[in-house]
Amino acid sequence: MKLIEEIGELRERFQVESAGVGDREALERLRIAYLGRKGAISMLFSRMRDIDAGQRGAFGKALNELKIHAVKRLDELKAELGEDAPAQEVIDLTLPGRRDFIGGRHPLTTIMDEIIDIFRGMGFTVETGPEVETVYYNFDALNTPQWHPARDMTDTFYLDVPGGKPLEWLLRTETSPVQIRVMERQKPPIRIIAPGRVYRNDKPDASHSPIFMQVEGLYVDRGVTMADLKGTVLAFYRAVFGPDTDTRFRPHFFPFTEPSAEVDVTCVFCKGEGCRVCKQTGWLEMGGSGMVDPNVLEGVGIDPEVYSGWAFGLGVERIAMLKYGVDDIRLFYENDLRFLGQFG
Ligand code: 2U9
Repeated sequence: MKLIEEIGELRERFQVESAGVGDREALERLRIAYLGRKGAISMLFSRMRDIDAGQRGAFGKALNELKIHAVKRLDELKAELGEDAPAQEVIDLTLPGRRDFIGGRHPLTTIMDEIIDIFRGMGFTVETGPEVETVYYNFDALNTPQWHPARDMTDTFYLDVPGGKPLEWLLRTETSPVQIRVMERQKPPIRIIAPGRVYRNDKPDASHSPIFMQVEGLYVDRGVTMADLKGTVLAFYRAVFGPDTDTRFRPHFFPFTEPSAEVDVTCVFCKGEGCRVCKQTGWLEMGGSGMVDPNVLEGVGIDPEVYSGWAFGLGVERIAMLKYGVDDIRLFYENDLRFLGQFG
């Protein structure tokens, strides 16, 4: 084939290939293929010296025209594709694969499920209720006096609810309203637990969070005594912290129970010997309990002359902190994956 024909053919090939360029990488490949040091046009230039002197002028002219055409076309394509035209994705098959992050259970969920399982095993059923409550269900129905500090705005989050009266709606400060609602619609025997989030207007620190989890329990029937309460609570803490655990009930006051007691368990760190965590007492404070106040039963239409009941409350974070050795309650709510990842 004559060289002049080769130039014509090369021009046609360039024409076809340049029409198929869709991104900047293809454009660069085209430039190298034709105008690169070993590109098709450059290679034809290198053959100039083999051509008869008579034909060299015409050949050089045609080749120069092709080069100018190619440079112009490549410039046009560059402008069309733009500076930020996406570079074609380069897949490096030698890179190690990326592990999918599938998350894990939150430690409070794990502990909560464990607590619920233990009580289910003892015949309790699980009841839940709203976190936005009324003052009636959160305080009045629980025999909480008007003067009680828990009612203060400094302790409780009150809510502005459209159509609601001021200081009528709040974020529940305990899960007890759940038990009130159950007793309103169901007559004894009642044996339930109420797990869930509660809210208190506390300044966050290592042992306080404005949001935390509780489990409360309620047992109401004929002839229910404090002995049932002590036996149930002891069985529960033994299931959570191990069979060597003991409980201690210290007299206390709660508006909704009478008599009332705080519950301590054998220190999980020193097993009762006395250490820094339990301040050398051998005991850790866990929660509260008591016999349901007759006023509370009466308020929901259960005759306290016929029925009696007990109730208890515990903080889930407190158990999680002791079981997992976590020394700051805020960690459960900060969603730091370096913390949560440890519970897989
Ligand atoms: C009804 C009647 C009585 C629930 C109770 C406690 C004692 C208690 C605390 C534990 C740690 C709250 O999360 S905490 O700070 N709770 O000490 N709770 S008796 O008594 C009830 C509940 C419902 C109808």
